[in-house]
Amino acid sequence: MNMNLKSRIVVCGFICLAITLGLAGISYGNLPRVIGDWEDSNDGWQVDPEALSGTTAKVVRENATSGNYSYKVFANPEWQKAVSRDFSGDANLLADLGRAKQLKVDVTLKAKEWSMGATGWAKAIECIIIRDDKSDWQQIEPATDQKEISWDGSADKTVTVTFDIPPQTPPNLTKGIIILITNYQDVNTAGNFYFDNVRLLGAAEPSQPKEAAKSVEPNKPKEPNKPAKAK
Ligand SMILES: [Ca+2]
Repeated sequence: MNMNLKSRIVVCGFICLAITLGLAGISYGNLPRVIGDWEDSNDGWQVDPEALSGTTAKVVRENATSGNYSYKVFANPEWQKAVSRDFSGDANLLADLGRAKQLKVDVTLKAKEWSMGATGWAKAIECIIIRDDKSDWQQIEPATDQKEISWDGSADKTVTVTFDIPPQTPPNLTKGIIILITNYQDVNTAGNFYFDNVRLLGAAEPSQPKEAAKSVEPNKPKEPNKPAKAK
């Protein structure tokens, strides 16, 4: 074979491989993906531009559920757009948002910061809002039971809250914003919300063991006088 032709074929081969790898990098998402860990950086999160005055957010080295840092957020009473992250223009993050099936967020509340009073109540989180090419306003309620989300302020609480994300169309998003919504009412003194380990997930995770046990054997009678199993 002509050496010139041979070297051209080799060069073409490399170019084709490079294009294929490049397309692979663009085409495939990277789930699960942590989009809020706040390890020495705000990870692109901010007080939502539409939040009421008095809303604050900062990275702190306390109450982390992943790494050492969390996002300490103070918001006004009642339903509030507190903090948000705008993905617009980030093709990789938009691809992940387009494919994500769930969003999970860890929230910690500290009893020493709050005084609930007689009728006050708080939730670890109220809901999330997704704004993207599909809709400017998708309010998504937690899939987690409200009993796990609500808080009476009597003891510190850390809870992982799950949101099921509806299919986002069109698949190639150009705009994407996630807003965390807080809610508390009638408290004497309000404290902070500590968010951490906000992550997008693909296929749903398996049920928790206790939920699986409930659904598999809902009416199983107790077995009286069963001898203790050897350990
Ligand atoms: Ca963290």
